[in-house]
Amino acid sequence: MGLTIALEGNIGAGKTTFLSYLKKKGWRCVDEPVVQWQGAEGGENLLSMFYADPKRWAFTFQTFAFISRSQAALGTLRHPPNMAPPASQPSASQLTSQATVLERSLHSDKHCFAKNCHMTGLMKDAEWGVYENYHSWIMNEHPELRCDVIVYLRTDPQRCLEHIRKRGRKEEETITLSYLQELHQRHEEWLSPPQHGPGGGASLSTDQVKVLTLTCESDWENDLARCEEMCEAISDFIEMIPAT
Ligand code: TTP
Ligand code: MG
Repeated sequence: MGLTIALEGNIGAGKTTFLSYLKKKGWRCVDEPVVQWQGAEGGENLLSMFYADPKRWAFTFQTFAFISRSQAALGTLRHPPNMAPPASQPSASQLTSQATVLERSLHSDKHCFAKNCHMTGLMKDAEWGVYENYHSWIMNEHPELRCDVIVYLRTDPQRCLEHIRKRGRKEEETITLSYLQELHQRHEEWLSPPQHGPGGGASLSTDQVKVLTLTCESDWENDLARCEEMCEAISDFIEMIPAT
């Protein structure tokens, strides 16, 4: 099986936009099931309920988010398209064609969002305990959901807020800069621990996943050359990972 790569970054960092670019380049990608959270496939709009009354719905939403993500990721990881037989020294292009890129992962569901809900009192200790129990059970039952690599789109929270306002997802109208700063902080603590220093380069997350940080400044979404550069940085990074 190929490498599993999680594309991480704050709300509005541009993960979906970059994923669309990777798809066009032929990478196998798994979308985040956000439409399911919005009730598009039947059921309630839990995303909207969460933002309208976070204290009431944080636990329910966070639980649904990681379960629906697990279902979406397992669907693709279990049915990979036909691949060429591996050579003894796979080339970079083979590595990328065998890789699966996920928009976010079970890792960030917990380390960023659920943890932030617990830290800010939106999830009580008892709810956090139940959440952690379900989460580690799913991770242990499905080790294929653990990622090999995290690509962290490190983006200034103010820029994220501008993206969120521009795309205008109705549910997200109440998102504030301070909420994005909190989430930025959770991503930083998890993916840029002080011993590695902030900014670019490679590090290890608390789950011992290899992390490539891509600092996103300027209007990179409309800059094809920058997208290509980011894509090449990922290919180069995974080429350096020893085969297991
Ligand atoms: P993101 O997963 O950050 O996706 P995005 O589409 O907003 O980011 P990008 O622009 O980079 O593609 O969040 C989707 C929405 O779901 C957002 O409103 C935050 C919310 N959310 C939670 O509240 N808790 C969670 O655990 C997750 C994963 C998302
Ligand atoms: Mg997205």
